[in-house]
Amino acid sequence: MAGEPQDDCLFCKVVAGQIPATVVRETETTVAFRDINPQAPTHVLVVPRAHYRDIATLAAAEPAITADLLHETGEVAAQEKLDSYRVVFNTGSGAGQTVWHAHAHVLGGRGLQWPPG
Ligand code: D5M
Repeated sequence: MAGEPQDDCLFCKVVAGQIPATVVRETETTVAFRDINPQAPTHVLVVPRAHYRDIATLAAAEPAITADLLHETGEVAAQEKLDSYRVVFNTGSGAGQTVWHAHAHVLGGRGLQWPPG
């Protein structure tokens, strides 16, 4: 069923506490934890508890949870005391998505170039 945890999903396992993660914030609908391979001094992932393969699928199915997720990116930035930061949703393998559970990257703590690679 849409949104149900998937046995083979890494981030479903993080959400369920089945694999360790450094969790920085939690809400009823989202979990935020530090990226295992940080690309900036602050690099936090915000994921919905519900399983959807990417942000577009989540947004189509669950607009309220999508709004929660976006709100949490700002809360993470405030908690991490980031003046400037970037929120990234890699969507599709050509854009670098490697984990097929929707997630926002919150990156900050250094200067960020534009356009991104
Ligand atoms: O981003 C997927 C991100 O997930 C990538 O930056 C590494 C990160 N990752 C992978 N496994 C873990 C665990 N176990 N904890 C924390 N972070 C993790 P994508 O946009 O799909 O390339």
